[in-house]
Amino acid sequence: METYTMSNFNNEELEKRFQEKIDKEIKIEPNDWMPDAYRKNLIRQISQHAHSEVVGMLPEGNWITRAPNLRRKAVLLAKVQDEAGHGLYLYSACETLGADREQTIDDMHDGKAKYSSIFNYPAVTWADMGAIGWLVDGAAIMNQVALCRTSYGPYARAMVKICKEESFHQRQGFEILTTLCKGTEQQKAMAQDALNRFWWPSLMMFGPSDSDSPHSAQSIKWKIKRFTNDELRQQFVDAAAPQADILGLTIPDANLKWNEARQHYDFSEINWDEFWQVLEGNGPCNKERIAARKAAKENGQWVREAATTYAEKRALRKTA
Ligand code: BYC
Repeated sequence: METYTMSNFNNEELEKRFQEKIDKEIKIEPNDWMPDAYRKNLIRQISQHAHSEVVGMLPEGNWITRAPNLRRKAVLLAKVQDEAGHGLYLYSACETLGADREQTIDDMHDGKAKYSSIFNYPAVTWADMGAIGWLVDGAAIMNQVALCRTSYGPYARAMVKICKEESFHQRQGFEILTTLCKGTEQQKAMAQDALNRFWWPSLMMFGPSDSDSPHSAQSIKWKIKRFTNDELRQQFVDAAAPQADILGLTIPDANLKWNEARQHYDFSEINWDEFWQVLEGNGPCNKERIAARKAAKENGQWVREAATTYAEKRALRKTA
């Protein structure tokens, strides 16, 4: 019987077999053969996803000391810690593809790698903690539930745990807003103001429209993405509109209307100029966010050095 090794096949044959596996819904695992472009695309998306989780800790972290009571503080602290955990699973998933974690982080610090546009907007009131949970985590879930079925095994498995936690995050945000909306007129106005500021940036989280999304077609073929940016954005609007009604808040879009024929909400065109400006580094908080992450890396250098030295000493003791 002839045994097959990778060297028996040329690249074309390997790619054909790879696509067949994807089409049969067989997960791709770290040691499996994969096209270089698949590996690169995954490292790009997963590392940017990891950066988003870590940068995403900043707007909420800023409110931990100002939470209105002990329960709110404990919940917010737990949520922000979850985001750190998500970043760690995702950096680990990236490493299974051969990426160097430090390099991916440096790429973000140098502006070569992106993180989600949403975190370049400031969180200026306590109601923003509600809006971030409800809308930002809500948008993240819409995108990440689909990623639980992504074709790369380690990414898909990381997403399962992340989605469970995001679901708690979304509910805590909605609960903050429910409380504010049932409170005084001033509290309700604060909730409305947070919705006004976070609505459009939340829709931008899903990425450019399909016609301007260079990665989508190939990512869908490789089943990295299961839905296009516009499909997920529509699903999000369809879910959020009735939730805004429950809160008694008004989504800041005069064209938002249920379309019986489409069985979806219609909504206005996004301000794409603003989206691309934020991606280019010109959002309200881009510079502040990168400066905070660079400072965190520098300030944590001694911890990493101490941990490495300790690990080396332990290894030496074992071999002695
Ligand atoms: N912001 O061809 P496209 C969270 C970039 S955090 C910035 O459509 P793709 C949370 C895109 O990267 C969860 N950049 O790309 C944490 C690409 O640039 P490059 C965040 C964006 O990858 C704390 C270019 O535009 N979730 O939950 O096929 C507190 C063209 O786009 C954005 C994820 O990261 C954007 N919004 O699709 C609370 C999900 N959109 O790389 C909550 C994982 C696009 O060519 N990522 N770009 O330089 C994805 O699902 C996909 O990467 C995207 C974009 C749907 C975002």
